[in-house]
Amino acid sequence: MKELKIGKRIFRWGKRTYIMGVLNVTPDSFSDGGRFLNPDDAVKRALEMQAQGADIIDIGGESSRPGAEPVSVEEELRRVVPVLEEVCDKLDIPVSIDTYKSEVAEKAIELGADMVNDISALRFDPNMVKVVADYDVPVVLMHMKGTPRDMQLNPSYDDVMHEIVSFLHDRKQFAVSHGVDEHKIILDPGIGFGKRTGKGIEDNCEILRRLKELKVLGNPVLVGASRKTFIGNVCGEGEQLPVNERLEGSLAAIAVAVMNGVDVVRVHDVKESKRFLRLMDRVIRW
Ligand code: HH2
Repeated sequence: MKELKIGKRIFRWGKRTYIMGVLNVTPDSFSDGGRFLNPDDAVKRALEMQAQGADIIDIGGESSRPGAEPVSVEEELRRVVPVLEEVCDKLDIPVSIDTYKSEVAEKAIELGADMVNDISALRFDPNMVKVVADYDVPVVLMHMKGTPRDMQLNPSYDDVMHEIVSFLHDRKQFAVSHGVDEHKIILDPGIGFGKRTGKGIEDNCEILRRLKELKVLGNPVLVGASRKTFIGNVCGEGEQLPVNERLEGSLAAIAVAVMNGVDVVRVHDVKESKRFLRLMDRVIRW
């Protein structure tokens, strides 16, 4: 798969690393919760990330942090619709809707969203695959063990990367067999989603180290490591670094991911990641 049109933009896989900027319109996201609940603030932040070099803006209305409670369709729509109504017109870059609910995805697409980012890989809502297939939009399929509520309770793996590759292989087959264009599927190992961290075993580091194994499925790969707990654990060396102290670790995670073939990185710190990637890409992909 050489390229993919998302919205008006063409993404040429392998030419450079693309940036997906995170915009959470929630009161409780682990990093930016509460900051962009006001639609005007959210729109401003989307435009700022575009100016800083984001290639996609990913808008979410429900936190998926460990232990998060699900929100209703109505509440999620109440949060994201006013933002989508404005940003889809104002942005030149594509908009992604971060949801596992088909009603939210459909409404977002009708308002101009260009792709769907489903952390459940089309498992939590049986109608999601139909929405993605019918609207023929690109979709991110992500690996998660359990649900956001219980995923960190006691995850275990024999071989974490084998399990992720086999899971994403099956989810891709499922999507394709229900009419999703296989060229529009992006795969994501789900950093922090039911992965072990902090007790000697660092699944997230192993995933980054072995990311190339995911490339065998032939689809572009997205990684979202930005500011996550394992970065706080590893970089704090015994002490958990607070969320606003995780930039260096987030950039290190990007570096390893780029060395191992990542195509899109999902980040909160767009300006810093863009500068970092200019150099990474200049060295690696020149
Ligand atoms: N991580 C989060 C949310 N959505 N989507 C994909 N494809 N990959 C990820 O790694 C991923 C994701 C969690 O981060 P964030 O959105 O910042 O926090 P929260 O879930 O608390 O809103």
